[in-house]
Amino acid sequence: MTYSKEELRHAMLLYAVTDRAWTGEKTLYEQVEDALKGGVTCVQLREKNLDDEAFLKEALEIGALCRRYHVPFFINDNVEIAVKCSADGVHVGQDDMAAADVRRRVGPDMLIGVSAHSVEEALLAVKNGADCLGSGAVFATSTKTNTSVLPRKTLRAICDAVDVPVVAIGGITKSNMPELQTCGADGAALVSAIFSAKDIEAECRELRKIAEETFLK
Ligand code: 3NM
Repeated sequence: MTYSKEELRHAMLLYAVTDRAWTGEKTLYEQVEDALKGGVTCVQLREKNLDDEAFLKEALEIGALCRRYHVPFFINDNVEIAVKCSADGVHVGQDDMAAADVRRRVGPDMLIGVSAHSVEEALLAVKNGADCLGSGAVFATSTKTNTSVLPRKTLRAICDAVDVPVVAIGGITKSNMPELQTCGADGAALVSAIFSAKDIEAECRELRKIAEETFLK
């Protein structure tokens, strides 16, 4: 599946990044399906501790699920798994492979997302072939330890500096999402606010409504 720039911009609206910390009652697959039913517009599979065989099996299953919902599917960090499961995209941080190397590895068609915490990082990522950016942490978060809160004016400057879609990430909840209205981002990426919810589908329905009010108006 290929996505136009406008489709990719729309996909940033409510972007679910997985975390198996809250699996148990339900599998990650079931949780992602609930999120898709609730209206998430993009899914990123983020696995920090799975071996490659288990990661690939899961990526193939969840990738097929996302395709059924016509929602772009990204793999976090692992370029080889992204290629093997024919993901729509791969998302890399600043410490992972540089965007130019990722582009060489994945070819011209796969989407590349890059984490950017400054205008310089954002411009370099786009120059090196990034299709979209993730910027944060916009609020304090305990989900990722090696990040710090990005001043709102830096996020605004990043969004103004690039013409690729930008998704805000980090500590976003239903109650603080509206504060992002004037930052220029195209949407919100969330981990705990989605995957720690008791009823993920209902939670995503509410988050989707707030995301539309925040980013589309
Ligand atoms: N990246 P939650 S913050 C995966 O700042 C990730 O780049 C971040 O989780 C960054 O929605 C983060 O639970 C975790 O706060 C976001």
